[in-house]
Amino acid sequence: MAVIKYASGEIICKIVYYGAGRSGKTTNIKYLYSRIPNKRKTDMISLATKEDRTLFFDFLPVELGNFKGFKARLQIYTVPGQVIYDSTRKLVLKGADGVVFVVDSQRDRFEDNKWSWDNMFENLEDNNIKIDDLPIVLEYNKRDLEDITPIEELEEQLNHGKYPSLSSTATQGIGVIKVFKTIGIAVLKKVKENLGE
Ligand SMILES: Nc1nc2c(ncn2[C@@H]2O[C@H](COP(=O)(O)OP(=O)(O)OP(=O)(O)O)[C@@H](O)[C@H]2O)c(=O)[nH]1
Ligand SMILES: [Mg+2]
Repeated sequence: MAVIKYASGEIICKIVYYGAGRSGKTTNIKYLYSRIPNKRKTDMISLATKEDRTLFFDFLPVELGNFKGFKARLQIYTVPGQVIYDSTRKLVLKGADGVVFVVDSQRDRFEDNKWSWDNMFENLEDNNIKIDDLPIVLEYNKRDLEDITPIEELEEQLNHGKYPSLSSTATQGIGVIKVFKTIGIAVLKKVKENLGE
């Protein structure tokens, strides 16, 4: 649930980019960082290995401006996708108001996506986050590559048509902003409901 600070007039929402190792989570938020105007962002923090794998998380704070008389702030995080970092993933997911699940569309990555998808629901449950109430958006990434699973198959085998889904090629910035807007709007809609409107 978003944090509402009445004293300082702020609403703080947390969006987490989740998904298998190398699916493209960090690439997404690096692209967002490059596109968001300076006055709306502070520095991005990345904790990564020298091979550029996320070690703990990436963090990007964004100011959305006025929302229902509050200053709306989004905190965007990515988790480390590598299987071994499960306790870190759980920690980063804590208090999430919305999740973008980044899928690596390459055929040979299907099982890793599936593992991460199931792992996300386990970690949401362990964090006592109400899944039925949580905005989730699927991002089918790496659509520029050759041997990829068709969208219909991913929809059927992963999403079961349940959550909004979009395609992307994060390295070229294609689809990244649209995904971010989709999750942002869904999260703010929930905040509005919680404010009693
Ligand atoms: N061809 C292609 N490569 C991509 C795309 N998105 C990301 N990549 C590449 O995939 C690799 C991994 O991307 P990252 O963004 O670091 O992946 P991650 O999900 O943050 O990985 P972890 O931090 O290990 O969980 C990098 O070499 C990216 O350049 C895409 O849309 N197309
Ligand atoms: Mg990363």
